[in-house]
Amino acid sequence: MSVVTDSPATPPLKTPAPPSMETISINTIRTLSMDGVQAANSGHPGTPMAMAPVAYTLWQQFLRFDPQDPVWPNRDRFVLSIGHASMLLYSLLHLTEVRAVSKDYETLGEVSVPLDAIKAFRQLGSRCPGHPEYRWTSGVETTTGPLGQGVSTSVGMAIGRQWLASRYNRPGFEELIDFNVYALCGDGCMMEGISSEAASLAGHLQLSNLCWIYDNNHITIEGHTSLAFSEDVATRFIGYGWNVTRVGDANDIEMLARAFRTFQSCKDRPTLIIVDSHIGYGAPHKQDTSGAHGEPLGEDEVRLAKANYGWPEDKRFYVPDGVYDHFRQGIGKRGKELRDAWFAQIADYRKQYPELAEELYRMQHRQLPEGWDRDLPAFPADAKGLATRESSGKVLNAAAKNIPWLIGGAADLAPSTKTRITQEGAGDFSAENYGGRNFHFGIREHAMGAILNGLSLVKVRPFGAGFFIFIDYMRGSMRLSALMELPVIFVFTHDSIGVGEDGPTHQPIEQLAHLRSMPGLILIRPADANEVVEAWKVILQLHHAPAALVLTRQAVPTIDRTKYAPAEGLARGAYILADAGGSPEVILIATGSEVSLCLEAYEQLTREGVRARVVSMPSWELFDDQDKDYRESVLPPQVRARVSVEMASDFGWCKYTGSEGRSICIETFGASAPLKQLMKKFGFNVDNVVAAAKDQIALHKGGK
Ligand SMILES: Cc1ncc(C[n+]2csc(CCOP(=O)(O)OP(=O)(O)O)c2C)c(N)n1
Ligand SMILES: [Mg+2]
Repeated sequence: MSVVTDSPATPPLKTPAPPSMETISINTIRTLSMDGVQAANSGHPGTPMAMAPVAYTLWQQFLRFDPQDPVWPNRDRFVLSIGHASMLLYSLLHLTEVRAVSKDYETLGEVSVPLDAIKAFRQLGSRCPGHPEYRWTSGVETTTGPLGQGVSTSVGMAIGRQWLASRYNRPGFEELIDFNVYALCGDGCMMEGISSEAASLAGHLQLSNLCWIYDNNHITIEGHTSLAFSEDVATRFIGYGWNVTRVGDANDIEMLARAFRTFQSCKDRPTLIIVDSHIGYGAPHKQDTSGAHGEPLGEDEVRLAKANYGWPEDKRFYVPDGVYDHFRQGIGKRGKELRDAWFAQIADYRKQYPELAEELYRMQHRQLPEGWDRDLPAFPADAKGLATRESSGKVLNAAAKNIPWLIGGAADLAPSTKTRITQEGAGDFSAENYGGRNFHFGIREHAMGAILNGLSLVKVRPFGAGFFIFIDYMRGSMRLSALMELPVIFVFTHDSIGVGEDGPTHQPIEQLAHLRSMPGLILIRPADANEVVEAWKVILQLHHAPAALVLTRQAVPTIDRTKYAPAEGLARGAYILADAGGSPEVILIATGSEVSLCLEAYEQLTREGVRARVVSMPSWELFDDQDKDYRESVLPPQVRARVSVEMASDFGWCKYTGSEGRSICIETFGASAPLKQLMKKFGFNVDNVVAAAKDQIALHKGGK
């Protein structure tokens, strides 16, 4: 059959439609990420290439974020839980021209991530380090890299938002605090236990302001996820009480937008958007393989991928005309309008609710209210005394009375950790009462740590409590508190073999050494109730450091401060508590419950005519921070007869006792028995301390 047609023999060439600004912008994110990784010759290109459309859609169409003011309090939070895909975030921060913010919250003019920083990805001093670091790169909402931490932190941010909204949104200002929290995660985040803990709690608390986006690419480092992961994630999250939706193709902007709208309209539960994507999208030999995960694509593959995108193959770090402007017109314009409107609103709010506005201001600047310490107690001397967890509970409550945004809870141990805020109206935080100040984290230490970080990142003052032994379950998130310099307060009780019958599984031995070796974290193990007061004073005034308050389960005497030095010495980390006068023959150094034991030994030594000194050393970190003169006044270098007494590993003590000093310590895992028997077994009694002191004197007198 012949077809008669009046068209010319050769149809006119159709010019293909030019790519939209949308496509060009997405491909700019992709190529910047590829080029950054290639230049560094290290990093993860594949996921930024795949997730660029997802990040683009969220930022350009939905995120309420003003690049000109990336610390505006009511901004939506974006958490890149897949920290290895850091180039995705750096590309976004660069293209949206996010401004750098100084540490004192003053917005500066320059951009946070200039192109040169991307070119120097992973190099010393670059604003684009291997994984995103909070406080180092403005616009990075939390440090990520250890998988699972980001998503779990996002739960803390979402909880913080609900608490803030409950306290500060008032008639006429119902949406003063209404930000959403988005977290982008991958297979690794889904596999890590911490995210299950956090997701479980988020579902229970019905955090409808929380949206996790799961990059379901079926690839991790070792290959296909079928190697180790076959659960039905959607069903799992439905089981947690989440709203679960799917986008079958990461390049489908319309479906992505629909999914984000679904999230926004869901008012009674968190949302998980499962997005199917192709890691290394567009790279002909590496797409869908783990080869696109942890190494540069290689020059040739970069060129081929660029060709696939219709990109000039040889251009590197290329930002086509119009891309910056495109983002300015999208997220930039929307963000600025929202931000300006919010500040206008807060000005009215300040007129109507001056006290609440002042609270918000102080909180955002990590300041305390006037008179925050006016109700702190003082404890009279008492030989029987009380457990430091008990005195801590009293101090916490006295502080909480005057610091409304001091909020927190325990991992199901509040009756033991004594961390409940008991004042009337403090309430319990729950799906029904987002204004409660007592949190129930459940038996989820690791997620609790991350949630505390999230709470701190939205600037409330959080504390979290548990048994000291279980820091082993939360060190991953504690390390991030320290790395991010967040003033999170960790309260740990049951701090030694003093727990008695519970035995070795519950007796901390190496935990003190663990935490003391963590840079930036301040550990305080107070000796008695008045040191507890001083410890809380120090901790509450911290701006940029987490603290671990380590407390006893068992009663310790309240030291007679008319006889011995005042507890204020705690602020300097270590202080002379008792001194025979003149140059001491021996120094006894102790922390926590062992300080009273040293005082008893001191009294006996004094009776025997030995000039001893007792140094209470609740915090190594605070002491190490003192000037040399002070340190040497407490521990004079010429006095080499030294005994440290601590019911834990001696690891690190030689720093203070010297290589020929003596540590009365525990080198095993402890044992299950009543405390008295344990003290005897492990040598924590006056006779043993006195004997060790005399041995030391003899040793050093001998000129050894
Ligand atoms: C807690 C933790 N364990 C291990 C790693 C090392 N690691 C980095 S990325 C990665 C694989 C992650 O796979 P996935 O989340 O699916 O990311 P994708 O490769 O798809 O981008 C691993 C094991 C890590 N960063 N954190
Ligand atoms: Mg994956």
